[in-house]
Amino acid sequence: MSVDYAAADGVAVLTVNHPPVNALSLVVREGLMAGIRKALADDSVRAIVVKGGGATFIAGADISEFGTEKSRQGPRLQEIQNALETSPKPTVAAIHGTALGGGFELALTCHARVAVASAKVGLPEVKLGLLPGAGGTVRTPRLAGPEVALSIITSGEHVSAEKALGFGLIDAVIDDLDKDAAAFARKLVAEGAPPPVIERNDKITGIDPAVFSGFRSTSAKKFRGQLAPAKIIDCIEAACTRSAADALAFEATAFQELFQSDQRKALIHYFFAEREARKIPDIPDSVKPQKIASAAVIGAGLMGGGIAMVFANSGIPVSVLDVSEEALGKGRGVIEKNYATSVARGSMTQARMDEALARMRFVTRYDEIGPVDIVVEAVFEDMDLKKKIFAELDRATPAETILASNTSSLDIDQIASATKRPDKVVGVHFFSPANVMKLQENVRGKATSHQTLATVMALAKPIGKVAVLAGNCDGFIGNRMLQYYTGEAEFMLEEGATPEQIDRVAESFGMAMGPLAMRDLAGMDTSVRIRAIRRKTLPADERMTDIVERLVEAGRIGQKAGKGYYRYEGRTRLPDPEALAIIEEASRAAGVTRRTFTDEEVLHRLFFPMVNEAAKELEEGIAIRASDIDVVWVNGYGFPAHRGGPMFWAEQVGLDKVLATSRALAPRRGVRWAPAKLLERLVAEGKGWASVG
Ligand code: 3H9
Repeated sequence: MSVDYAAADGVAVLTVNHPPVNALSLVVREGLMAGIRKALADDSVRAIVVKGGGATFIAGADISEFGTEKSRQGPRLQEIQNALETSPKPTVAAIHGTALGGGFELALTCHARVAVASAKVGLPEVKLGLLPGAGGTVRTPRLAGPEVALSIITSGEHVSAEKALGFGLIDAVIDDLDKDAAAFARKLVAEGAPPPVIERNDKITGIDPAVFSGFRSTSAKKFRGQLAPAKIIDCIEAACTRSAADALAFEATAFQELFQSDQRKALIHYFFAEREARKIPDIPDSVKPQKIASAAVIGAGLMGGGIAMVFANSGIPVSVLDVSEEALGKGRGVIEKNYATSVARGSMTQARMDEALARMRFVTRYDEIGPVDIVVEAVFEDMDLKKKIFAELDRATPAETILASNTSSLDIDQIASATKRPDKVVGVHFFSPANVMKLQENVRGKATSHQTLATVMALAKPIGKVAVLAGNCDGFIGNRMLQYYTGEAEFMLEEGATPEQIDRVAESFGMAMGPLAMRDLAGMDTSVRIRAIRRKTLPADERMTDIVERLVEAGRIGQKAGKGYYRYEGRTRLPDPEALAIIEEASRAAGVTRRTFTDEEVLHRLFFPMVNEAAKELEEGIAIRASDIDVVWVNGYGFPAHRGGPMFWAEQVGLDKVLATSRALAPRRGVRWAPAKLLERLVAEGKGWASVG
């Protein structure tokens, strides 16, 4: 049974047992309705408790049932809510784990909510391109006020029991889920239950309308291009200005509109993509990950320091090694400054900062690392240096220690060859700044064992990262594609587009930052060195523009110099005719006649060549599935999740268009830009990525 029924001492307890997360699937809705009816019909029952079995309360509607026949069958969630809300016998939601989305909305229709201290509640529908469609936008402001409702529903954050109590979203924090919830229900029987939320507060009065206009303007940039947050604000405003019944009707219409949107489809694709990415088809379930309870990081630079913070923040003690006390001191200073900024911003407490720092040790000798479970090397990209380090690590750490490299492009097999344990060598590529960016691109060498892979894949969750497995090639999944994205941005500049147009198109599409503004931020002085090396190994049929070199020569190295592709006033970027003149000169020197671009062409040329390259990665098995590539780009490169990732988006736009662009560009760019065989096949057969593999 997906909902167990038990009655004792006048309290009926309905326990949802529907692993993994007790989602409100058809069987659960049927079970809940049957349980409520049974309890209402039983005269010996005086109160009803709803709880989750296993690890959690109810995680919301069953997303996998969306749009299916099952979602239309059986009692609707709203009917169950109505039964709970109008029950003459007090109803109590007893929460542990998480009460999310429709699960929390169900709890909001009980007469009271109690939760254990470790529980979390939330309305995360926004992350699926939706809004709470079962009264969440109507009942939350009635309990917690519009400010809290706006904040938690537009962010989808999981709110701790303590905070939820403070907001008035729950009524008590309890110790024992079963005993205390039943006792609470009996208390309601004895004292009389409060009326349901919407009855208590049919219409909210006295709210300053400026709350909504203010929130709209302060959050406009954050929610740029996203449909759901705007609709959520509208719903909460309606909830605060209309009767509950009207507000529920308003919410229902808005929910349906979002449900039909492409963004909802894209975000649900993305939700499952992130979970699918954890599954590695050839690793049997019998392979268990090694425990990671201690770590070391080699290199106290920006990357190494960030990775050390990731471990320390998640409670894993970490040794940081660098060659000199001076380098260590500098690294430590940067780490402390980063933490201090978080404390000043209020995103971290001083106590947590102190705890994290106390988990870090700074050492200069390999023998001081000790018997750690994993080492992540994060020094600069020099194969000889990395090999030396891995040989040292092989000598200085126990045989079972996993040796990982944070390299963003070098050959893992070559690195592994410096050790006697290539099965324990793996790429674990974090993105800068490592303590902020969520992607963890793990790279499989030819000798990497199943257990090593299972371990680094499992490591991601406790350290707050999203893992994807990539094969070993130059640039792995993400950076291999990036070359085409930034490369094409440059070619478009040379052919007549302006930096403003290219960045505007990328940003209005939803990229966190346009490719050229990103370069200005990173600083182009370092890229000139890397580009000089790349030029030497460039295939004979390819060329690179020299715009970056010309800008750097003119002192325009980026934001830190106040000028690059743009000129800067503080952090504000402004178009600069001087930069444009340099770009125009580069076009002339290359013999290219400048022309205008439509925004659509800019968009397609930015993303189609990299999608073509991604198709080659799929062909070669570098990426296991197209959706893994989406996860890489959303978490590592700021690709908008509400577009589903580059592969999902490209398929929506039409793979034939991707193919046409590759065909048109290849003769000018070189054979590496030629259409992927896989892309040609899919277009010829009228199929999508899902048919691959
Ligand atoms: C909603 O409620 C709409 C209403 O407002 C209106 C209705 C009228 N459905 O994440 P995990 C699967 S919208 C189906 O790895 P964790 C997931 O795919 C919903 N399946 O575990 C995975 O499957 P597999 C609002 C779901 O411990 C497995 O469960 N609710 C659902 O890291 C384990 O998931 C949400 O948006 C679902 N709702 O995290 C909550 N949820 O093993 C979405 C999970 O085959 N869920 N699965 O790969 C979550 O945020 C996390 O899953 C949760 C657990 C925090 C619950």
